[in-house]
Amino acid sequence: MKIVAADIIVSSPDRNFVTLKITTDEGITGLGDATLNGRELSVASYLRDHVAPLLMGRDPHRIEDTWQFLYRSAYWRRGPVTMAAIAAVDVALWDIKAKAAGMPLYQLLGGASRTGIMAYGHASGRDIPELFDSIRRHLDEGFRSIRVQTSVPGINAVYGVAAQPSATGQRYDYEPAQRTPLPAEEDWDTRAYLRHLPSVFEAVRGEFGPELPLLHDGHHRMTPIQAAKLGKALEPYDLFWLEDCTPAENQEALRLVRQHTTTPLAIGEVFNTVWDYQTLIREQLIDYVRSAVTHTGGITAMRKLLDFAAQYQIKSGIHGPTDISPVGMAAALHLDLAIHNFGIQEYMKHTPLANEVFRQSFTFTDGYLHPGDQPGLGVELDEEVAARFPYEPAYLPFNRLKDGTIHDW
Ligand code: CS2
Ligand code: MG
Repeated sequence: MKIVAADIIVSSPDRNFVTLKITTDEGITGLGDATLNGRELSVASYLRDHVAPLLMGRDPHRIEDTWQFLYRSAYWRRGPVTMAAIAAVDVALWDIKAKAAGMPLYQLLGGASRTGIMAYGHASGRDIPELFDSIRRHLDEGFRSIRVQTSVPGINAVYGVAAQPSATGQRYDYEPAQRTPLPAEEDWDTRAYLRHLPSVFEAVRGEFGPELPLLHDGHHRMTPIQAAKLGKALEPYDLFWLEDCTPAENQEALRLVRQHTTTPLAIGEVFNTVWDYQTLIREQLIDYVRSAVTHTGGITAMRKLLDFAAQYQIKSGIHGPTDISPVGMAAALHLDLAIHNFGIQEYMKHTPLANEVFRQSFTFTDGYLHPGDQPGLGVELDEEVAARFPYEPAYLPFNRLKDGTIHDW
């Protein structure tokens, strides 16, 4: 079998998605997600201008060799654009291999290690009553684990809280990328956030009881000692995890946090290779690996990363917001089903419009996801519908503190 075409499809039904479609001389095609929120065109160009020409004539079954070729022949290593491009090729080749074998992809990864994949949904609210409504709606939708994000008194726009109900009137999952020609400036005040958050979890535990798994995303904004303070303050509320409590390029920073709190820690959605985790995993400074298949070099690389983590009793918590396309989500689910050290899967539902572009066949039943048993990934892209939605510039916001200093968003 030989690769005869590699097409990059950029479509923006309600947010930008970048999809790689690889076609073989036997007519089997494979899809890979290459969406990098706010930098989509960089990955599209990397694929179109520097990767697609290299794939022509290659044997699609040689997945490991193709991965190593793309990683090492570029000379320049790592980074979100490179690893998203390699991920898209990798996942498309796994899709092709599984289709050729007539099996769902997870069967090629060792088969199912569980019957379903526990998902968590994104509850949010501008105040406690709205937050409770959002939690109830997610419970009604079947979620059995809930991420909790709220506004903070004194801060105008906080990550994770939809500013207003969507057109359908529903409290829509928070889509952070804004369709504006330039990134939007938001504000932040860590001390106000630290004063406020424990009372939110006290109220949620009071209303929903001790059992419901609750998660929270700190979104990279605290110093290590502030993260330690928050982790300690949240211990009475028994969180499933506190995510991105502090920027972790300096992996050693988590040593300080770990000394002060037993709140489980999840890190890594902005990472893109195993090297970003080496200290975090070896010193057991985290409990969950947060990377997405789409941003970390694909299934081939993500499997190796999670196997390394498994040696240290660290589990998966694969990133699954709406800026991971249904193709990237399906890749995550096949991996989630097969690995032993599965933790939890983030699940932010794509909109009906996105589901017109991507015909996905994974299921969500009573809080559990399943990739399905059709051959391959189980996702098809309707190129005719996709072509109706050309790229639109959209950027993630950025933060400034009250004195105007740029801060992590
Ligand atoms: C968030 C994401 O899902 C999460 O945990 O951190 O919503 C993140 O803000 C976006 O993926 C950025 O594009
Ligand atoms: Mg996050």
